[in-house]
Amino acid sequence: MGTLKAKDILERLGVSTHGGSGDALESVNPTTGAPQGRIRALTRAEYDQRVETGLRKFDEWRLRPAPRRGELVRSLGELLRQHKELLGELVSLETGKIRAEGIGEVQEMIDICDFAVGLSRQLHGLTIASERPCHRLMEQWHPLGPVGIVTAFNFPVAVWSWNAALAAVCGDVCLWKPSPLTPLCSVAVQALCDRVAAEHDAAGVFSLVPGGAEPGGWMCDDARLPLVSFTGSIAIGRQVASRVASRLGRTLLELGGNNGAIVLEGADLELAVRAITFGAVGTAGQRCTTTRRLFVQRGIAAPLLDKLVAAYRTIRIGDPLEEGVLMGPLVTATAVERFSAAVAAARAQGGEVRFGGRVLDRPGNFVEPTLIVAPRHDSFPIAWEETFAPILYVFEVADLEEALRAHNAVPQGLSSAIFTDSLRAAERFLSASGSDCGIANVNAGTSGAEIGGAFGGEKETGGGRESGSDAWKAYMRRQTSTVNWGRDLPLAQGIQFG
Ligand code: UN1
Repeated sequence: MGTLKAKDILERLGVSTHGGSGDALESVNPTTGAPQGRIRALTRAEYDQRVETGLRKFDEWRLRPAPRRGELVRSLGELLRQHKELLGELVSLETGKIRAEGIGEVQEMIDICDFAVGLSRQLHGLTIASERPCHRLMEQWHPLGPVGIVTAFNFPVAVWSWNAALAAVCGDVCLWKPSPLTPLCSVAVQALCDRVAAEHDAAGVFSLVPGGAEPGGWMCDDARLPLVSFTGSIAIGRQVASRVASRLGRTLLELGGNNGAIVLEGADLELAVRAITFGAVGTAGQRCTTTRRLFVQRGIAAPLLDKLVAAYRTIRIGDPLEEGVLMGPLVTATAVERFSAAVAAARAQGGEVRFGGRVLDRPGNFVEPTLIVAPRHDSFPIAWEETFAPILYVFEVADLEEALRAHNAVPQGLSSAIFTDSLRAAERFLSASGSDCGIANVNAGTSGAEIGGAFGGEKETGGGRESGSDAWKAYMRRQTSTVNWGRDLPLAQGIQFG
């Protein structure tokens, strides 16, 4: 398949702009540094209009039976199947992720659509044994209202779909504020949404709110939005949390990770190296699930490092749409500066760069995948923060206890992994005294989760859960109901009144 330009892809997808009349949001190809299209942000008045349209649609949508709502999402999934390659390529053009990962991201959208369609027949409540005669006690789930969805550049389409596919079958309407770095991906998805909405009388269920930080702030303060789902940095997440909380709204936060992998003596090193390399280098280290810290048991530290260096040597860096390339550019020049600053800090703190560490001298935002052998974890503060770049810090540890202590010491708590053939060690890692993360894997890397499980993390990662399992409950309101079908009025707790 030849490479198309962003403009051609938008044309093929039938995109007309969904922007407003505010500031221009420029899409820049991180591989070349060339501008490749633009849309305009919404003004406040245009934002208010989209919220009002959503609210009006909500009145009808919340009463449409959930399996009928699922039909909209099924159509969206089918349309995504048809346009998987095109949309995947557009993701690569805007984010710099390689073709397989761009297409994989669209597959993740298709998967969540399938999941949500099934879910549309399973939004079940509970019937609870009542203590009173002739009474029924139950819980049911109702649609919540318009949901604000704020997404990041690194998964410019999938994270929207985790939220929107579920919210739509739950009976909510969605307002999407995408990253200003990926405006074209968002208008492309919105065009597909518009097409299926027209078939299902669902205009207003999915709408786009393009812009920078400003419309994100409007959403935080907007009492018409009972829920704001935010994916992004811990710093911005903190602001979102407090602004939404101050109006007693709800947030669903998916913030930074600082994910660790532990490799114990006796582990399958070939498998571990493959998983760690994908985890640390995939998406050029720009996943929230990227492997950033590696804890290796002393006896295997030298051979594991040698194997990692050998694997890193084989990684082709370049145009993410070129066959055989495994690592594309970082998203912006600022991201490159952060990479360099982290490498410099690591060196200053006693780290030894074992592989990479340099910015490539070519157009685009290219850096080398980087392995840094670090001194003790507690005297290496750069490893306590998330740098959104392909830097892996490697620590030697005496045993699982030391690894776990260091692993859990950081403020973030998204994803984690252990590589071991010891059942005892694996179970310890998954136990209440093991990994403190929302995701904990055995003999599988920290990134690349399937959509069937709940996705999210603890501590400063924000506590939200999206995607599979019972994450749908975040998009609904719970109602507890007592129905008295008798002729007496027994009171709970046996109270006699009068
Ligand atoms: C993110 O980086 O924000 O588990 C999401 C993964 C992907 C999603 C990452 N399924 O790596």
